[in-house]
Amino acid sequence: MAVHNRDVAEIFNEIADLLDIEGKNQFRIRSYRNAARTLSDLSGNVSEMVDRGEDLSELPGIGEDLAAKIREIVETGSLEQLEKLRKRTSPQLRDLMSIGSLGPKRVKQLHEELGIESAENLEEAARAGRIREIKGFGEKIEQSILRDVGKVKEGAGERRFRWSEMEEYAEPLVGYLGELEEIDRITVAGSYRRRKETVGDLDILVTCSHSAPVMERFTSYEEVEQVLSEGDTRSSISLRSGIQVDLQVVAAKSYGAAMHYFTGSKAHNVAVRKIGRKKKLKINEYGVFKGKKRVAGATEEEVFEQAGLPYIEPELRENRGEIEAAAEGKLPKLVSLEDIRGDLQMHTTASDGKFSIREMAEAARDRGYDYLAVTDHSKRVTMAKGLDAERLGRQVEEIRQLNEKIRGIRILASCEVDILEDGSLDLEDSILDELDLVICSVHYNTNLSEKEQTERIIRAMDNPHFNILAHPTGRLIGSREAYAVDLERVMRAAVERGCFLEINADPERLDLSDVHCKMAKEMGLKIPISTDAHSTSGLDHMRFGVAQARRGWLSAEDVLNTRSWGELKKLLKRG
Ligand code: DGT
Ligand code: CA
Ligand code: CA
Ligand code: ZN
Repeated sequence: MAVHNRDVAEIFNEIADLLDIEGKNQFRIRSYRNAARTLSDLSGNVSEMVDRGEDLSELPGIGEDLAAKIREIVETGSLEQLEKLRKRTSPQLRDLMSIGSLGPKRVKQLHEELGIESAENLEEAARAGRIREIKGFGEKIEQSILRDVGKVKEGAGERRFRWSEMEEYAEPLVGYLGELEEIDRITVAGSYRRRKETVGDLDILVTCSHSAPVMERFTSYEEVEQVLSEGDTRSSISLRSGIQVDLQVVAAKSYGAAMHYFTGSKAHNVAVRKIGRKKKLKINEYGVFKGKKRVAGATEEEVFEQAGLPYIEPELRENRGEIEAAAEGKLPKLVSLEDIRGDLQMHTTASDGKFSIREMAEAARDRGYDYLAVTDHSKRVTMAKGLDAERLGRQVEEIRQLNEKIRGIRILASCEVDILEDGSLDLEDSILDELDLVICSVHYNTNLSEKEQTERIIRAMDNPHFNILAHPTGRLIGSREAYAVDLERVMRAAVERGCFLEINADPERLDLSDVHCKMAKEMGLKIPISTDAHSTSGLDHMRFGVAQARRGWLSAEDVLNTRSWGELKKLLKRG
C-alpha cells in the first residue's frame, strides 16, 4: 500500500503537536513542522523516491535523521517514535487540541496550571471561571472553549464529512468497484443519497452475479486503512481519510427494498413500516411481505406503492411531513439544476475573484444561463479590495458596454454590499440606484447578541435598495458556527419588505439550512440559489445549492432564479 506525502506530513505534524504539549525544545518541534510542509508541497511522491533509493536529505528542511524516519514510514506504514509519544500523552488530552481556540501550547498550559486532562475537566474549569485567569487566555477564550467542548465530548471519533468532501471519496470508490464485471448495479444509499449537508459514513449497495469477487475487490481497495469486518454479503472498511464504508450485496428481487431501507432516514423508515403494519404488511430490507408472500421488493416504487404512497424523493425522507404529504398527493415537484436560469452572486478580479467579468459571463453562458450578477465586495471589506462608489461606478459602466458586445447572456450590475454594525449599508444610495440588484451581507461584528444581530439586519432591509441577504447565517460547515440571529424574524421582515434570503451554494456554507428553506417556503418567501463563485469553476457549485433547496422542499416556483430576467426584475421591485 503506497504511502502518500500527506500521510508522512500528518505524522510529523502530530509528533510536533505532542512534543509541543510536552514542552520540548522549540527548535526540534519546528524542524518537524518544516519537514511536514516540505512534504505537503513536494510534487513527487515520497514513496517512489524511497523506492528509487533517492537521497531524501537533499530536500529542504530534511536532514539524515528525518530522512531515516521517512524511510521507516514508507517501509512500515508507521513510526515507532510516534507510537511511543502517543503512549506518553493521554488520548483525552490529545483530543483537546481539536477545540478551535486551543493549540498544543494552550493544552499544555491547561494541563500544567489546572491539571486538566480531559474534556470533562476542561468544561468544569471553564464553568468555574478558572480558565480566564490563566495568562494569555481571558474571558473570550473561556467562552469559546465552553461552546466547543460539548462537541468534543459527544463527537469523539464520530467525525462527519461535508457532502462535497464525501463525494470526492465516494465517486472514485464507486468507479473502482463498478469496473468489476460481476457487478450489475451499484448505489451509495444512506445520508449521502439523501444529500444531507454532512455525511457520517457511506452505505453502498450492490447487485451482482457472484459476491466473492466484489468483497475481494472492496477490501483490497488501495485507500483502505483497515478492514473492519468481512463477510459473504456484507463488509466494512475504513479509509485513510477516516471515512467508514459499509458494502452490502443484495439480491435483485430485494434491491428496491434494500435501497429504501438503507437510504433511510431511520425516522422515515420507522414511519413507513408503521403504515405497512396497518395494512398487515411487513416491510424490511428484503422486501414487502403479506404473511409469507413477497408482494414487492425489486424497486423502491413498488415498496412505496404497497404502502399506498407515491415515490418520495430521497432528499425528503426525514419524516418531516413527507409521508403525510405523499398520502395526500401534496408532495412538491422539487427544483432541479435544469430549472436554474442564472446565478446571482459571484466575484471578479475587481475584488477577490480570479477571473474578469467577461470570463465569468462566458462561463455562465456555457452553463446555459440567461443572466449573471456581478457582485464584488464593497469598500468595508478591505481584505478583498472592496469597491467604493467611484470604482463601482466604473464597473457598472464597463458592464453596460460589455452587454452591448457579448451575445447570449445578460450581465447584471450588482454588488455584495456590507451591512455595517448599525444596520446602514456600506455604499451611498446614489450608487446603489445604478445597480440592477443589490445583495447585502454581514462580514464583521458577528458576535452581537441575537437580538442586536437580528435588528441590525432588519434595519438594513429598511433601505429600499436591499434585495437579497447573502449567506444569511455566516456559518462554515464544520468550522464556523452561525452567528446568533433569529432567522424566522428576518424572514418575516423580508416578506413584509419584498426582500429575499439566498441559499449560498458554496459547499462549505449552504446557509440557509434545509429546515430554514422549508420555513421560508411556508411563509411564501422565495429563495435565490447563488454560488458566490470566486472562479469560473465555482459556478459549478450550483448543484450543491440545488440539493439543499430540494431538501428544503423547494420547487422551481419557490426559487427566485428559475425565472427569466424580465420576471425576476418585477419581483425585485420594492413597493
Ligand atoms: P449518517 O451516516 O450518520 O450520515 O446517516 P445515515 O442515515 O446514512 O445512517 P446510517 O449510516 O447509520 O444507516 C444507513 C441507513 O440504514 C439509515 O439511514 C436507515 C437505515 N438504518 C440503520 N439503522 C437502522 C435501524 O435501526 N432501523 C431502521 N429502520 N433503519 C435503520
Ligand atoms: Ca451513512
Ligand atoms: Ca452506515
Ligand atoms: Zn460575502
